[in-house]
Amino acid sequence: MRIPRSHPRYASLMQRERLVRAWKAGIVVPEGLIAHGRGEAWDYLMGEGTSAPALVAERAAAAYLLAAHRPVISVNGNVAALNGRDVVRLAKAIPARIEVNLFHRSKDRVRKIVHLLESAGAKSVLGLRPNARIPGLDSKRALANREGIFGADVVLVPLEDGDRAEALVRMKKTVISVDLNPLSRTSQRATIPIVDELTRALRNIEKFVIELKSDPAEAARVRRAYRKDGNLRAVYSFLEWRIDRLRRGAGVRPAPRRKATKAGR
Ligand code: PTJ
Repeated sequence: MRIPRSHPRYASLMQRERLVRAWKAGIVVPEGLIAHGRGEAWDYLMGEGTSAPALVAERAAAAYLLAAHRPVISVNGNVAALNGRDVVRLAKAIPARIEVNLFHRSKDRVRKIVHLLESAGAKSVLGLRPNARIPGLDSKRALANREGIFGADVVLVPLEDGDRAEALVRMKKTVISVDLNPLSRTSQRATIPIVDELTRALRNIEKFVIELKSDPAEAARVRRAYRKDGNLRAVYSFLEWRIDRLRRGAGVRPAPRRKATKAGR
């Protein structure tokens, strides 16, 4: 389907279209379309912009990724379809390895996603030949690679399921999640939950990685200052503020867009 550029919700419709095409191509599973709809509902509520607490978490995520000895980005069907290029750019900026890890795993899907990422410029993407299992997980998500997620100290897990986030935390890894639902088990279990839309989150983290790379003292300060519980409380306060605005008849206009700048500290 051709979406007219003049449509007021062009960007959102394009995202859906990209996911549907990726589903037809065997990259996204039907469950991924449901997951996207849930994310969209939360994004509406949040005003479709990055909140101040999300920016703080994104900056902390960048600081932790930079300090990691073995940082890894985990990619599933939705992430590959929506943000394959952004993942590759972020992995290069850190630098980090990329591993395809699927909940609804099939060899064919892994192969297609690896191919998509490599076409976007990624080198030696892991996932096709897992050689380890994440303890305490019965799903196919447990299949991992020693050079990737299994051996990582910091893992970025966008659009995750709570079980694996929990299992990775049990393995003493720093788990950075991206999930618009602040109540999901993933957001609750991750070490650094980022409550933001995937595209915005990946681009903000990349900007912060570039900024903090040249300022290791500031990166260390950001790591020391970050508090998960306080940050999640700030997300709930932000939601309260949004709902209060709606209650007072301020309309559904998006919250003002915030740039990924130092103001997000
Ligand atoms: O490709 P696979 O087989 O690994 O499967 C991927 C999905 C996404 C289907 C799988 O991981 C899954 O079932 O995830 P869940 O448990 O549905 O959780 C997805 C979470 O991501 C939900 O809490 C959504 O609100 C959230 N979400 C969806 N789209 C976005 C999002 N968060 C941020 N940005 C989005 N674009």
